[in-house]
Amino acid sequence: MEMTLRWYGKDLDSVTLEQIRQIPGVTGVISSLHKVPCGVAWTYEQVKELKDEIEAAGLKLSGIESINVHEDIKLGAPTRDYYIENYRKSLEACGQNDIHLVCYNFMPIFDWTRTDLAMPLSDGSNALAYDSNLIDGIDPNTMFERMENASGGFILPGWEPERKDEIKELFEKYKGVTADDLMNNFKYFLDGIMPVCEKYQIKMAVHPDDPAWSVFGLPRIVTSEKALEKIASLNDSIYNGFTFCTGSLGSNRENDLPACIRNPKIAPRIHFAHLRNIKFEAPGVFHESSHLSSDGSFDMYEICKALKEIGFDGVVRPDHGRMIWGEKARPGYGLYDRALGVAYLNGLFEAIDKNGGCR
Ligand code: CS2
Ligand code: MN
Repeated sequence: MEMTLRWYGKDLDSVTLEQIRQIPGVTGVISSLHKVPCGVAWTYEQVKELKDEIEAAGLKLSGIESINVHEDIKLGAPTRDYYIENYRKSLEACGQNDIHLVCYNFMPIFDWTRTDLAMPLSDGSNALAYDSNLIDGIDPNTMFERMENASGGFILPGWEPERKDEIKELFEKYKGVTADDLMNNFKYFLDGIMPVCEKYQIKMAVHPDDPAWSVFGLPRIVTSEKALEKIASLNDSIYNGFTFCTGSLGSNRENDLPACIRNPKIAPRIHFAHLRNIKFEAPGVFHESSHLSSDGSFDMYEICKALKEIGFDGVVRPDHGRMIWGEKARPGYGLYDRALGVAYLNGLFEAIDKNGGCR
């Protein structure tokens, strides 16, 4: 298992590689070319520059999160072949740099959605929160402004300011696009990129939708155990796989996370694990918590044990953390609480291993 931390790059992150290097057990980072617009092909040199910078700090570039999928691909627009070709080029640039893991998502228009980026918790920390009562019925433009105002100057993935103008137009384009259409377009995309993944042994790890249900009336398809089974069947290649993000998939309380990990149709395709905890107040109403089982609603021990049981040996990272100790950072991506998460998760994994490894 390779323990990593997400890093946005030196101009876009308050956390430094030097700090990450000092977290016990962290050997790599997950990063991306955040400045390259979605749909533009990455080059070998750009990836190499990122990789060199990370390696110079004594860490590995363990994977990419994300290479974003252009909306025309998700919409099945006539221009999709052009964007798929560019995606293949980006993958090639990764493969030629010896990078073998790419996390991405297939959510229409928006990446993860939250209604509060700094909800105060009783211990004086704050965390990201979601209240479906505030989303249901809200205009996405209002939501966009709310996210922008609350982001503390950091740009949130999927909510980039330049996207604001497209949003209205995109909503028009998605009118009439069903979940089945989206699934078909997903298959077309996978069929287009899998030959490159096979060639360079790049594990594609689709991230679950967050939250794991439809928002703003848009179709969403990476939401449940059944959905993951379906996606696995879209393309047989083992490189067609998943990011097992507990906080995202678990946002839908019907998803039994350890059972989902152990599902034989899913298990071999788990290429990347995002481990975090959330605390439910009611169905559809939750806030993110520390990683500790007793702080949230998930049994992190059972989740880690299930991963060990299926022989998961891939890349793992703590996901969002709370903002603690007065830190000012990108919402969800401060140093302190994620480092505490690493320490805790490493403790769980070590204890599981020493208790017989579960295999
Ligand atoms: C992230 C996602 O914050 C998160 O939960 O894991 O934003 C993730 O990076 C994307 O959905 C992957 O494309
Ligand atoms: Mn995640």
